[in-house]
Order: sequence, then structure tokens, then C-alpha cells
Amino acid sequence: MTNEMFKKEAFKKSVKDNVKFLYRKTIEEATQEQIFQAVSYTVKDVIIDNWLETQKAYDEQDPKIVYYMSMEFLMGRALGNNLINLCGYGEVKEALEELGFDLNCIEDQEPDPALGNGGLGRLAACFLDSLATLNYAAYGCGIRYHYGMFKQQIKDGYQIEVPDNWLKNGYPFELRRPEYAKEVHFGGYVRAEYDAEKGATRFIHEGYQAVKAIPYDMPITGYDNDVVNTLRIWDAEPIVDFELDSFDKGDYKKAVEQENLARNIVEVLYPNDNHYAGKELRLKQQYFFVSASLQEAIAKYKKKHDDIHKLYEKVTFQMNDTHPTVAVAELMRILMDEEGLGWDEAWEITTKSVAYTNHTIMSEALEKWPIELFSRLLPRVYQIIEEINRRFIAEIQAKYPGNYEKIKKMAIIYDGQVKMAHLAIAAGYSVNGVARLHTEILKNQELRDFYEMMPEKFNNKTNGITQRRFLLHANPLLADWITEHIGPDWITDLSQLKKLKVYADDEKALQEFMNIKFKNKERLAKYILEHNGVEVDPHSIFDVQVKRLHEYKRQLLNILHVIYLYNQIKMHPEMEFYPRTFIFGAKASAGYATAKKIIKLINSVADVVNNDASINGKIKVVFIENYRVSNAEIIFAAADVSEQISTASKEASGTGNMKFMLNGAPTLGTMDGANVEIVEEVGAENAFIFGLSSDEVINYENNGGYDPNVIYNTDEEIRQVLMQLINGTFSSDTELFRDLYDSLLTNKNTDRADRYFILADFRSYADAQKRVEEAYKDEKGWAKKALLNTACSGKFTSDRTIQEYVDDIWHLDKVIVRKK
Ligand code: 7GP
Repeated sequence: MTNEMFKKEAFKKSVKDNVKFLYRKTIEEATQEQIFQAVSYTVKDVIIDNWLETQKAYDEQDPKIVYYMSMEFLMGRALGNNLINLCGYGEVKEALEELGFDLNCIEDQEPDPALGNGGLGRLAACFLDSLATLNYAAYGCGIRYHYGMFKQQIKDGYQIEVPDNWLKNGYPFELRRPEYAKEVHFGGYVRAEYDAEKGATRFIHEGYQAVKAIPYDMPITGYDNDVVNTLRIWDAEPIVDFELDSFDKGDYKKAVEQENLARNIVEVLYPNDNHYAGKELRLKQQYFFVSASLQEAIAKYKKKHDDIHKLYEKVTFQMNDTHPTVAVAELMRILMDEEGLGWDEAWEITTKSVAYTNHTIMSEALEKWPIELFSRLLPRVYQIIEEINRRFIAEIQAKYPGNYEKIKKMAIIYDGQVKMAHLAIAAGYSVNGVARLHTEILKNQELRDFYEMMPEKFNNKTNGITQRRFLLHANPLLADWITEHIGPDWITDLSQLKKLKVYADDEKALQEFMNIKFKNKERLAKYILEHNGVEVDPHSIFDVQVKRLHEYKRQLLNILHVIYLYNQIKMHPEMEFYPRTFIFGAKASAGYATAKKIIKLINSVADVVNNDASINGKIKVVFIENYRVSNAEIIFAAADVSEQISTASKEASGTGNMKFMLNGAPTLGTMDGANVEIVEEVGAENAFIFGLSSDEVINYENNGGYDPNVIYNTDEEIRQVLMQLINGTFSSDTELFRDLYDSLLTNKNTDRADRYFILADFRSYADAQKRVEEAYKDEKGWAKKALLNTACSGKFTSDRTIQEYVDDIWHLDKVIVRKK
């Protein structure tokens, strides 16, 4: 416990006072939501003191700062996490009990701040947690979307998207900072003006529309170190309030436009994961938060330092994928047009300040903006990119004289498009992938030409996750058990978990470990019954696939295999079969028809299987509605099997895989992304690996794919499963799943049949599933595997990842707040 406020009596008094001030109510009259607000304000009080102390420490110690620029921060709930990091969870739980409240229920009142889609956004949130915990000065820079990731409802098996109005009751963990407002300009034109005195041309941006960017700060608490960093998310407001009398002045149209621009820009998060949609509003969002963040970072730097040439010694910008890459040109613009530097000086500073992380090789995710759109929206920034491109092409030509292929493949502007990844690589001082295999694929395939030209920029940073949220908060029973056995150091040094290995053959320890798993399965079963109305048996194997719905992640392979098992059980009722609960959770992007159809299929299969009395409940299929950070915490803790079954080479890293492992669920997966490193840590005997290798997949792809019809025509059981998609087994409408069926066998709607090698991997997957069943039947053997997964998961903490970013890329200094 670090703070007096968490002494029970003081805490209770503060909560009562807050209820009184905020709602003019006594604690008995208050609703649970009001109690949540009151408790959060009390916690915020504690945080504010540390926040001030942290600012003071930064002012005094003047450390180098990383600005983590990201369109997405998938934070999840803050109350419980802050209590954990402030070491006040236990005390507050007791204090609330004495007031007659259950902390878990109070936590459930918090909206889930979902300013992100999936892996990329959640990674950013884990990174902020680790940066604060490791005493590094960091700002998260993002957008205060008024509507976050949509809420998913399932109606008749279909996904319905419901707006996520997370700000509707006011969010207690944010602070509006109008004094730091900035202006951001869109549209207009650029006028060149010759400055005879300087003998140089100045470029002046005129006729633009302006938006005011207002920052809101969210505190990011470090674990037990009094550090509070800041996530700064920008809201938009019109520069001048819309005034009716401007009608008379003739700028009515402009006033309306500026008002609309401000209102639209931060309205909603684009719900696309691994997919580029090319929408103008999206580019506006990108430039909006990037420009405001850069202006702020430079203003802050200039308060303490007068030589802008040394910006990179104190400031570094990490670009979370290409979404913030316009930062390259915006920084150039600020340095030249506002700070008055020449091109070469500005370029040197910029290229020492910005770094780029790639999160996917899926080609449909690559951002390529049409020149027309880009230059119209950001005329001055576009002009700068043109010049960067001109110079970059000259470099390519110098290095590869006469090689026009290289220019075609590497230019930043080509074919009428601005290629953001090329801009990020040309300007960034570091380019990293997010797992070893992914980085190798970048170097040898996707970004090969860039790697050849500038190998020194490329490096790998295997992803990680924070154990504070995904074990200490999500799985208190296991967290306590671990602490009893090896002490509490794992909370900030996850490598300590390897000390658990000595219990791998200790029957008592294994029994306890599995008892905890069972209790967590009961907790999840209760959640599923309450929220989805399905009864599941915690004695069955909980086989879980939770992640965004995407064809490359192959939820379709999983559900087709369920159909296959169902057929087997029906055909051989006497066959021994260990009961299994297949649990899915996944949102599909609103416009992604195939993904939505797969959700419908999962639910249709669930309907048939769950209601078929003849199979005696041996299989249950559950689709958990509205998968998000808060229910993820319950799900990971309860999983027996972690499904990580992407087509090899497609999943850059995966981070869910790490959360399952940490909570003692062996991986059933392909050799893809970070699975490769998970297997390396835990040993192949403690995982269930199947399928084509990434080399094999890439090889097929480079040679026109493979023919799934050979499998269809020779494997009767697979053919039966596919036929059931279109013969009325799972829907009276035999056309309903025709598209899915076709996608596996013809190239009608895509360029290739079975793009994601589902049939190619089917048998191998079914075999691996069989091995899972056999292994699970051996109770002790399974317990050992489960425990070893936890024990060997130390590498996958985001603390390790962040330390690597610091050592190899950012070179930050540690800051000590209030020496203890
Ligand atoms: C994801 C990758 O798909 C996932 O494998 C990885 O673990 C995660 O990033 C964090 O690195 N990518 C996205 O979420 C995404 O949208 C496209 O990438 C820009």
C-alpha cells in the first residue's frame, strides 16, 4: 500500500463525500454507477498527487521523452488497473465491502474505453503501462473518439453493431486541458514568396479551414513507483463558435464547414483491423492528431531548450504502424515553415526523431493515399512529401544506377498514390517488426528492397503484454498462488516465473494449479450463462479462440473442424470423446461481409450442436457476444486450450497467444507470429503445432497457390463437412453459406480458391486436436503442460519489449519520482 488515502476509513469518508458533492445523495441512495464515479474520483485524487510529482521530476531531471503516436489505444477499464498499480486494490475492496458494495460489481459499471480495434491498439495500451512501470518519460498521443469500437450484439446469429457512447455519463479518468489547445489546418493552397533578404523562398499556407485541437489527459499509473505518465488524446472543436451573424458577413458557408469539420473529425473510430479503407475522413483524423501532438512536443521542448537542432536528443516519436506517418512531413513543415530551418537541417532532425513499427504484412492493410485526395486536403504537407520523394529517388538512382525496377518498387509516390510505408521507412531511423518471424518476412519478402538498401534500420521487437492487467488483475487466484510460491517479484520481473518450473512434477502444486483453473472456468461458465444464456460444463475442455474475425485468423477452420467432430460423434456414438466447449469471441468490421458470414455460421452450428440431444452434450459451441478487454480478462484465465491457428506468415505476432500462455493454456497453433517464440520457450512437447510452415505458404503463393479441389475430391470427410454448408444442415436457406463454400473451392469472388489454406491444413489441424484430447485425458500430464506454460511465459511481458525499444531505439533515461 502506498497511499494514506487507501487507509480504509479515509477512503470510505472520501467516497461518501464524493457521492454527496456529485449527486447530493447519501451512499444508501446512490446507484452502483454513482458509486463507481465516486470511487473513481477518490482514486483520481490519489493519482493527481503522483501526477504532479511525476511532472516535477520530469521538469527537474529533463529526461528524453518518447511520444508513442497511435490512432488506437485499447485501454480497457481503468479503475481496477489503477488500484492494482497503486497497490490499493485489497484495501479498497475491503473498504467497499464495509460500505456494502462489491468492488467487482463497481468495476463493471465502468465503460470499457475501446479506442482501438484489436492487437495494435491493445499493444499500445500495454506499452504505456510498461513505460510508466519502468520509470520512463512517455506520452501516448491519440484521438479522443466520441464513439469507440462498436458494441456487438448477436441477433438471430448475426452481428449487429451498436454505437459505443462511452462518454455518456462522463469519464472520471480524464482531464480536459484547454490551455494546451492547438490549431490544425486543412485544405486551402500554398503561396510561394521570395524573401530577398534571406535569398530564400517561403511557402505560405492560405485559404485553409482550421480546427481547434483540445487535449484530454488520461493518467497512466506505473506499478508501485509513484510514476504517472499521460495518454494525451485530442478532441476537436470549431475555432470560433458558430455565430448566426456571420451570415451577414458572408462567411456563413465557411463557418458551417468549420463547425462540421470539427464535429466529424473525432466522431468515431474506424472499426477496421488489418484493413485500409482509404476514407478522406480517416486521413483528416491522422493529420489532426499528428499535427497537434507534434506542435505540443516541440512547444514543450522549446520551453527548456533553445537549440531546435538537438530536438532528437530529448524527443523521439514512435509511429504505431503507418497511421501516423504523416508526422514525417508535418515535422519537416514545422521545422521549416515555423522554425525557419532549411531543408537539410530539418531533414537531419526529422530522420533522427521518427521511428516506425510495422504490424502486418497483409497487403490490404497497406496505406496508399490517392494523390488527388492527399494534395487537396494537405497541400503543403503533400508538397513536402513530393520533395522527400524526389530526393529519395535520387538516392535510389545513386545506389542502383539505371535500375528503374527499384524506383518503381520503392518510390514514395508512384502510380498516383502516396505510399505511407515507404515514407516511414525512408525517413525513419528505425524500422521494426513485432515478432522474429515477422521481421524476417519483412526483411526477406515484403520490404526486401528497403532492407537491402538500408539494413541498419531494421530490427525486431517481439511483442509483449502486461502481467499487471492480464494476470494480477484478471486472475487473482493464480496471482496469489504464484506469489505464495515464488514471492511477488514477478509483478515487475516476469522472468521470475521460471522459478515455478520446480513444481512441474509436484503433485500438490499441480493439483492446486488445476483447481484454480477450474474455479476460473466456473467464473466464465457463470458469465456465459448470464450473458449468452448457454449452459456450459466447467469439467469439459475449454477450447478458446478470441480475437478479431479475419479470414487469415481462420475461425472458419475451427468451426469446420467442430462440424467434423460432430459428424464423427453422430456416426460413432460409442466412440470415446472428451467433452469439449468451443468458445469463440470476435468482432467483424462492419463492412466485412465474409467475416460476418463466418459469425453467422458459428452461431448456426452452435444452434444445431447445442440442441442435439443425441450427442449428450459432448460438444458445446459458444459465441461470446461483444468480446472486449473487460471480458477478455475473464476468458484468458479460464482457457484450457489457446487457438492460434492463422495461416502461417499472416499473423505478425499475436498477443492473445501470450495472454493465454501466461494463464496456463497451451497453444494449439501454427508456426506463425510469436507462436514460434512461444514454442521455443515452452518446448514443442507443451504445445500442439500443426500446419504448413510460413515458407511453404509463401512458396505456394509465389507460384500461384494450390488446388483445394484435390483435397475436396479425395477426402470424403472433409467433403461431407463442406457439403453441409450448402445442404440445409445448418440453415434451411441452402444459399446462406454458399459464399463460404465457394471461397474454399473456386476463385469466383477472390483471386484464389482457399486463399488461407484451410483445406490444406485441415487434416493436420484435426490430428493436433486429437493430440489435445489425448493429452487432456492424462490429468497430471496436462497439469504439467499448463503449469509449464505459465512458468515459461516470462519473455512475453511488455516490460521486456519496452526495455528492448529503450535499449536499441529510443535510448531513454530512467526517472525517479519521490525516492523511497
Ligand atoms: C496486429 C497484428 O495483426 C497482430 O499480429 C499483432 O500482434 C498486433 O498488430 C500488435 O503488433 N495488427 C493490427 O492490429 C493492425 O491493424 C494493421 O495492423 C495496421
